[in-house]
Amino acid sequence: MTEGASLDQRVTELAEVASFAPPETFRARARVRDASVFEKADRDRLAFWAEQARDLDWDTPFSTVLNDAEAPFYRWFEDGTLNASYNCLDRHVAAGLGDRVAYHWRGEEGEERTITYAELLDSVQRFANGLRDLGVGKGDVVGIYLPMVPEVVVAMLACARIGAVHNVVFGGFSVEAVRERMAVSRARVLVTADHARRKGRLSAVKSALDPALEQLTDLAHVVVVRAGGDAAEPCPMRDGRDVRYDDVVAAAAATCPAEPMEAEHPLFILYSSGSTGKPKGIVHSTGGYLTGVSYTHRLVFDLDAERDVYWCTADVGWITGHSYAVYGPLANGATSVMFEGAADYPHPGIWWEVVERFGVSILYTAPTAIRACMRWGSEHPARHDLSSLRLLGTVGEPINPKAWLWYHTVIGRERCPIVDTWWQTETGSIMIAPLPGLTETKPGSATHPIPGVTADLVDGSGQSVPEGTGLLVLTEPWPSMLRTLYGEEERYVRSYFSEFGPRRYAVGDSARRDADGYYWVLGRVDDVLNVSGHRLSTGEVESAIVAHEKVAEAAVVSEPDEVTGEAIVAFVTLRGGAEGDPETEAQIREHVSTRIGKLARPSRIVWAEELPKTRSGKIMRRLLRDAVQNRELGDVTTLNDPSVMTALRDRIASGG
Ligand code: 6R9
Repeated sequence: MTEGASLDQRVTELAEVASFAPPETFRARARVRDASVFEKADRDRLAFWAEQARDLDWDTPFSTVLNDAEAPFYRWFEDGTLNASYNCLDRHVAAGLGDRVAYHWRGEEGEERTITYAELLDSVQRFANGLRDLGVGKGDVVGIYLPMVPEVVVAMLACARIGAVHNVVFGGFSVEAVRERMAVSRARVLVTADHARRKGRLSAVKSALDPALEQLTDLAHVVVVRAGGDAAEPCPMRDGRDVRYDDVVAAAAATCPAEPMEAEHPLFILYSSGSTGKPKGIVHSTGGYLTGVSYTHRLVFDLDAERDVYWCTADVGWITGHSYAVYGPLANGATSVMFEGAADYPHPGIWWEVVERFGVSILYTAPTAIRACMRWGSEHPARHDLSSLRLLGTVGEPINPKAWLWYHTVIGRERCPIVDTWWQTETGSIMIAPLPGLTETKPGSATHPIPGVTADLVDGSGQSVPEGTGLLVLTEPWPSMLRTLYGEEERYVRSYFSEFGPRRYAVGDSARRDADGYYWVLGRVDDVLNVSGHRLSTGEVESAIVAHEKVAEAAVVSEPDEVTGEAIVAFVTLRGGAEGDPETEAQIREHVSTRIGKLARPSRIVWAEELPKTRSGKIMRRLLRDAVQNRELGDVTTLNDPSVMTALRDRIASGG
C-alpha cells in the first residue's frame, strides 16, 4: 500500500472517534494548559481586555477601557493613542529583531523574496512619505487592489503610519466592484498593479481599470506596482494622475516617524456582503482591532514568535488576510509565509512543497481548500516532509468532519491540534475556537468562545436556548468589533443591534449547542451565500444577472457543493417569456464575472417562466432552495400561484 492510501485508510478508521484531546507532545509545550485564563477573564472582563491591550506599545496610555454610554457605538481605550505600523514594525526593530524575517514570499513562478522586519520598516516609511507627497493625510481613504505581493503589506502599513484609512479590494473582484468601493468610500488614491499572474497567465489590471477610474471624481492618484514580472508589457500611464510605485518610493524621504493615532481612529474599511445587494463598508478601529488580532493570534495559534514559521493562506483582500496574514502576525513579531499563487499551480502538491521548503509550523487555511486538496489525492502531501507542522487551523465556513479528519491525519499526521476558528469580518478577530493545548476538539465544532468573549444561542424572541439550535449572539462588546458601517450608521444599528437590543450583537448565523456546551455553527440565516468561504449576497448576484439586457428577473439560492461548500443556482426569467439557450447562459455567467468576480458565477442556471412569489410580490427563495436540494417543499400556502413550483421542479429535474 502506498503512503497516501494508508493515510486514507486511517481517515476512515478515525470516523468513529467523537473527540480529540490535545496531543500530549503539543500540550506539554503549549502557552495555555489550564483553564485559569477563562476564570480570569470571567472575573473581570474589562480588566482582562485592558491587560491584552497593554501588550501593545501606546504613545499615550489609556485610562478608560470601555465607554458604552452611546451603545451600540462602543469606544475602547478611547483616551489612549498608538500607531498600528509602529506596533507591527518599529517596536520589534527597536527590540533588536530587525533581522528577523517578517515574510518569506514565494511568487507564482517560484521566485523567492525574504523580507526582514528592518527592511519592511524601511519600505513602509518610504511609501508613507510617498503617500504624503501625493497629498494623502490622516483620515483620507486609500484603495488597494493588488495581488499577493509584498507591496500590499507595505501599502497597508504605510496608510496606518500616517492615519490614512485603507480600503482593500480582493484581487479576484471585478473592475466594477473596485469602482463601486472606491466611489462610495471616496478614495483619494488607489494602489494597484500593472498586471496580475494567475496559474501561469498574465492579466492586465491597470489598463482594465482605466475606463472605470475616469468616473471616480475623488481619485487624485493611481500608484502602479510592477507585479507582472519582467516579461510584462508596461501599462499605459496618465500624466499627472498615475505614478509608478518604484518612482514614488525612490523619490521619498527615508524616515517617517509613526504618527500617534487616537485608539478609535479608523484603521481600515473592508467591504463585505450583507443581506441586500449593497456591500457593507465595515469600519475597524486602531486600538481595539490591534488588541483583538494580536491577542488571538498568540492565544489560538499558540504562537512562539522566535521559533514558528506561520502561514495563513488567505488573500489579504479578505478579513482573514488583514487580521491573520498582516496585522496579527506582524504585531506579534512572527515570521510568515506569503504565497502569491494558486493551490494547484504549478502542481497540486505545491502547498506541501512550500511547507517543507520554509519549515512551516502553523498552517491556517479554509475548509474549501482542504476539500480541494483531498480531492487531488493524499499522495501529494505524502510526498513531502511535513514534520515541521505542529498546529493547523481552519476558517471561513463549517468544516465537515470528513475534511477535518483528513486534515488531522494526512496533513497533521495526528500530531497537530486543529483550531476551527469562527469569526466574521465584523468581529475583526477570532471569537469561538479551541485553545490548542487545552480544549478537547470535536470535528466540525469551533468549540467555545475564547477568554474575553461571551456568546449565547437565542430563539427568535431573544430567549436563551441552553441546548439545541438557535441564533448565535455575542452578548458583550469586545475590542475588535466593527465600529460602524462606513457612512451608514443607521444600517449598522439595524443590521446588528436591533433584533436583540444594543448589547447583544446579532451574528446572522444559526448554531447548535450540544450537551457539553460545544457550539456547532450551521450557517447563515440571512440571504448571504458562502462560496469557498467567501461571502456573497443573493441580492448582489441577482442584480448582476438582472443587469443583462435579456433578463427580466432572477433569484439565486445555494446548493451544497463538495469543494466550494455552497454553489450558486440561479433561477432566471427572460424578457418576453423567451426560452433560454446556452449562449445566453454563457453571457449571464460572464456578466456576473465582470460585475462581481469569477467566484460569484452561478454553477447552474434554471430557466424559469415565473418565479415563486408571495401575494405581496416577494420572491420565496426558501422554496427554490428546497427544490434544488430535492427536499419536501415547505409551506406553500402564501404563494400567489402554487403551480409555479410544480413547473420549476420539472425544470430542475430535467437539468435546467
Ligand atoms: C472570517 C470570515 C463570516 C461568516 C460567518 C459564518 C462563516 C466563518 C466559520 C464559519 C463555521 C467557522 N464562518 N468561520 N462558519 N465555522 N469556523 O470568514 O469572515 O468572510 O465575514 O464570513 O463565515 O457564517 O458568519 P467573513
